[in-house]
Amino acid sequence: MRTQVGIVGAGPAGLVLTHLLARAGIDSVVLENRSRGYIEQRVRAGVLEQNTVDLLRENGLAQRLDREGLVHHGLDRIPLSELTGGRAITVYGQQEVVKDLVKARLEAGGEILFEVDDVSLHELDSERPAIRFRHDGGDHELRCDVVAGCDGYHGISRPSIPAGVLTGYEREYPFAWLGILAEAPPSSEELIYCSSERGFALHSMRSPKVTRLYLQVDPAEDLANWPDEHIWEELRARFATDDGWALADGPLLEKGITSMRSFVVEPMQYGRLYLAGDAAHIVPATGAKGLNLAVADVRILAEALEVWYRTGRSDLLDAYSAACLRRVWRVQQFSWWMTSMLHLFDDQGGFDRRLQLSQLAYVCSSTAAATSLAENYVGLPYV
Ligand code: FAS
Ligand code: PHB
Repeated sequence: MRTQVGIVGAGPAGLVLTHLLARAGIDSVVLENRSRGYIEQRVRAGVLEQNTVDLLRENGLAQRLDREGLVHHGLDRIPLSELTGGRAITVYGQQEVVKDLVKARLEAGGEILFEVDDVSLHELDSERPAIRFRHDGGDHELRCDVVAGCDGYHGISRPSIPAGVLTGYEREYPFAWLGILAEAPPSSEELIYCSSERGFALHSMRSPKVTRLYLQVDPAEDLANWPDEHIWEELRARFATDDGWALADGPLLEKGITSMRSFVVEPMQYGRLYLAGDAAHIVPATGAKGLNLAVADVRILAEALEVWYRTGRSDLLDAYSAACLRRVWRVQQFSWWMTSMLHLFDDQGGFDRRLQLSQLAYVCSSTAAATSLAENYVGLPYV
């Protein structure tokens, strides 16, 4: 098989990239090791930045998003749009974005191979790298000009880069998130980030009938210790207020535990392999940035490839890693800051806790501080 750009992974990064390339008249093939059904029901992100929504809309991929997405102009107590010249976030499930992108790509005649196995990358430092894989019981080789590693943190692309080329930067957090999807009407118009003496909690949603909630738990926590009613008890305890506000509950549709990590590799490129999204960086979900950062990476990569194919100039491709990392570190700092301000740390004493509470009170009362949070949360404009 032969194509121009071989893309490993049909997550937000790989799917947005194949669309942007097609619009520029560049061929690509997406290789995904899961089934279409699996990736279209996998519950993950839920918050889209203004940039991400604008990019999807500009590329004709936002019809259902515009119909069903929930536009939020504020976070509980932070007037996002007022502080950012009208920019907003949109609550729309990642699996809905994936569904829309897969449907649009296949309807346009694009090639996405699902349930591929044993994917391996070869000759990445040559002009004709190859991706070998098994599909439909047969061995295949895809020759391409460039490989885009969009296969997430646990993918094969990053580990395919020889030792010593990459430098990794990492921060593990002493907690995880227990997340639930519940058939319950959201209890608030907007997202609520809650820092309680029992730990962090987050009230989010997916639709007027479905709520998404998260609890800070021990990283080694076993889901079996959290029967549904116990989860609701703990959520009610953390969100408890004295103004009569109550958390609506309902049957759980899904529950899972997600680790909290900050991770970046530099550079995000080796030879003709370009890493994008979670394959190159992970942010703790507190800043709601992972999906949005993946889209920001492939926007830069698509533009660089378009210029390369059209003019032969490789300067944008050579600058790909540096261009992405400027935004990656800004988002890393914001996500670490939100995580540090809102979670309880085992080793923190009274002094640290009062610093957190002072920081929280400050961002909720100072226009300057709230504006800084708001502009990072809705997404700093693309440069
Ligand atoms: P992905 O992991 O989404 O996609 C990689 C794809 O590659 C997958 O489909 C995988 O099956 C495939 N793959 C892996 N190995 C392969 C191989 N060897 N061969 C072929 N295919 C392979 N981000 C936000 O912005 N907002 C949020 O609210 C938010 N909440 C989150 C909540 C949770 C519970 C989790 C886990 C993450 C959350 N994130 C959030 C982050 C998340 O959305 C990721 O950043 C996003 O999925 C990154 O997209 P990709 O880089 O495309 O990677
Ligand atoms: C979600 O809706 O899944 C969500 C929202 C905000 C976050 C993380 C996850 O920070």
